Amino acid sequence: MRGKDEFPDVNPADGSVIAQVTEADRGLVDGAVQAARRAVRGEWGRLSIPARAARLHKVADAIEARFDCFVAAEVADTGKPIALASRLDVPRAAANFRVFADLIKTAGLETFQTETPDGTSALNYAVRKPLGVIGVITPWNLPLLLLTWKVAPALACGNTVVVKPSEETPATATLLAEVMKDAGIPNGVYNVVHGFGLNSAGEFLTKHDDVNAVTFTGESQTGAAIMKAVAGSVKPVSFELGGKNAAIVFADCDFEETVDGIDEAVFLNTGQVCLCAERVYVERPIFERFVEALQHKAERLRIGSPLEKATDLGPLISAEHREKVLSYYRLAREEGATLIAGGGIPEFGNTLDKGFYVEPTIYTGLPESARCVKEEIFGPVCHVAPFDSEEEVVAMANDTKYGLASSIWTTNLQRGHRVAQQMNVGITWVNCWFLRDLRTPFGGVGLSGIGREGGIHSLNFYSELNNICIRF
Ligand code: NAD
Ligand code: 6OH
Repeated sequence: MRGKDEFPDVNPADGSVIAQVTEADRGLVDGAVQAARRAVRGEWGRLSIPARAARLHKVADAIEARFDCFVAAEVADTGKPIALASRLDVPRAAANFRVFADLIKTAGLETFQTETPDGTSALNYAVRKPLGVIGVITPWNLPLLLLTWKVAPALACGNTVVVKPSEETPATATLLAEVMKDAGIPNGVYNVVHGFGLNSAGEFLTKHDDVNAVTFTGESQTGAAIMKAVAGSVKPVSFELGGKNAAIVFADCDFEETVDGIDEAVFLNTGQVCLCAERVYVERPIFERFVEALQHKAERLRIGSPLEKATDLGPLISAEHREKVLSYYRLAREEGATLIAGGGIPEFGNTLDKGFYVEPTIYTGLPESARCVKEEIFGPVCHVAPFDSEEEVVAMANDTKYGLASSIWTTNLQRGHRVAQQMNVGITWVNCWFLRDLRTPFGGVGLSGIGREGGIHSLNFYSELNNICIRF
């Protein structure tokens, strides 16, 4: 597959090939970067902020106008249930453009009046300028959502972009190019190159001398490779990476709501969300009842065709990723886990058997040092462990090299605040999960990332600030 000019785009629900995709070589990536460079110097770079914001609203309008197309493309590429793509991925893509279009119009910058010892003053104020050409590299789990999460603020700040979507999910980034045209975005502002990482479009883009910054979402070890690639030219990076997120369930939680919440936090998108909870800690008095309730939920999830409106769980993204997840299912057994639900591959008796499905899976009984408790699996699976005290569970939750998200479930609000503030992560939810306000800081600590995006944090990453000091 590698090294050729084309690679197949595979539907994970049945293994069928839905498209052949052109792999960009070094020359094609260079052409895209040069087009982006010309565009940043052209009409786009000269547009006023209100005019730019109006165009971004038009992009959102155009996504909404082709809503069904985007949903169909995302479902075919990822195998995610049509209900999920319709509720989450495509609406969020439009929302990303609207939020940053509005924000750039109102975002202020600091001003200081400086008193000097000789009795004169100086006024300091900063102006926002585009960084230039941004390289955007994104993963396959929420392809359009995560791509537009970066493209929208980058364009709002007046930059141009070259995006490299995951080789597993090329469709919606390509469709977005058509939408950009419909919305009147000038040529060269949004460029798409397809291909892989190492020795392919991803690496050519990150190493390109004329790319001013790289924004990346994906695995922590890919982030490390990209850091090395950009080091020579000292490009700024923004990294949203992996997680091994903890959910902490106190005995005083609202039991039914919490079971529903954890069910979603573990299994949404077949567990392929960086924010998913793979470690669930439950206070001992309710441990057994909670495990049983979660088991019932997992066993009732409807696994099946992504095209059925009632489907809760689609396949994993690829045969390779399924092999990785199954290797952890085997490892859990070797490490001595007790299997509570799932653990295998579902059988359908139809073409879905050629898809990359696994069963939603729950384990208990592993020590905290087990690899299945330490390493990101990125599948529909969690380990549930009991705890006895707040202090103990805070220590367990924080005992990880990752630090993306956590959730805390309790009806004691004081405890909610207290525990939340001790979490060594970028995002903590109390009595909810993946409830997003796009103005808030989003990112992780440790292996989970560098920097924050969201709201003003995105605008600050995607712009250069020039501080102007005027003596008077
Ligand atoms: P991945 O790191 O394998 O790939 C992500 C992108 O990077 C793809 O487009 C890929 O082609 C490209 N790439 C790979 N190697 C590269 C290289 N050397 N140079 C340049 N580009 C390269 O990640 P994935 O498997 O697509 O996604 C799953 C991972 O993403 C999980 O670890 C998950 O936790 C993480 N993720 C994190 C967030 C977040 O916001 N923190 C969000 C979604 C996914
Ligand atoms: C990771 O898989 C999910 C990331 C979500 C976001 O970046 C977001 O903005 O909601």
